Amino acid sequence: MKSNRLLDLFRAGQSAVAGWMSIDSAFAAELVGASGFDAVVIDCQHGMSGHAQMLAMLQALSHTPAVPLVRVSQNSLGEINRALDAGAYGVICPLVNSVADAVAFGRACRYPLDGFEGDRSFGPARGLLVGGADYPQHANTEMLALAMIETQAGLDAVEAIASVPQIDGLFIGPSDLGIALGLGPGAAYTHPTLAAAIARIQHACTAAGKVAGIWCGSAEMARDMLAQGLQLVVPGHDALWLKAEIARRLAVVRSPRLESGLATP
Ligand code: 3PY
Ligand code: MG
Repeated sequence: MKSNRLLDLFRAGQSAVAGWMSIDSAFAAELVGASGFDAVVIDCQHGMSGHAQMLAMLQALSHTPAVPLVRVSQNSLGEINRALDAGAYGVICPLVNSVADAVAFGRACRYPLDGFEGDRSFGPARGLLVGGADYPQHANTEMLALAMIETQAGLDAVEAIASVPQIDGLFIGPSDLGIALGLGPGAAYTHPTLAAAIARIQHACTAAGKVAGIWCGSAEMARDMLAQGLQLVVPGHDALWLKAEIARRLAVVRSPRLESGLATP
């Protein structure tokens, strides 16, 4: 089976940078996947994609070196299975608030094969195409399962959640977590309360031998989180990148050409 390059990186003690797709476009996914990211996440929670568009984006990502991941909209066996069957090499599950949530999520990613405790139903239609004929024998150890910690309940149980065997790691949602901690939306990651929560989640992962990832609102935050030792960072999403570049170009176009002396009021 084609191995999961993201897991290869983590197993080698290296970190990774992922792109994040909120726009439901196969072409955009192909472009982002070919732009140097280690992985690309198709966001089916807050992003625009439904199943058909997610499938088209996974197909487009197959032409790129980026590992295809999906953030599902909820902790649902059916939805998680459909993402994996469509060829995702990993799933990010939002709002994992308890050990029970984490077990249900992790089991949804694993077949009840070879001693694994899992609930994944068999039928990896596209998984076989992208992974290879021996996909069923290796899928349990090649699919990345990341549980999101982004609520007070999730934070309270984080050490126990990190220890659930079927999950590979935790993925921090700083926006929801900031709200849960009473800091409101858009809290700065440097705020001591949020920073302490992030450090606690990171420590829980280290203690359990699991991967720690985080969604970041900016490239600067992603850089700082990598420096802090998190293994998977996401420097914002496609809509933010597009908006920022449009603003930058419009500002340039509308600025006076001072250097040529042709400035106009
Ligand atoms: C959060 O920050 O809450 C997220 O879910 C990031 O997408
Ligand atoms: Mg969230």
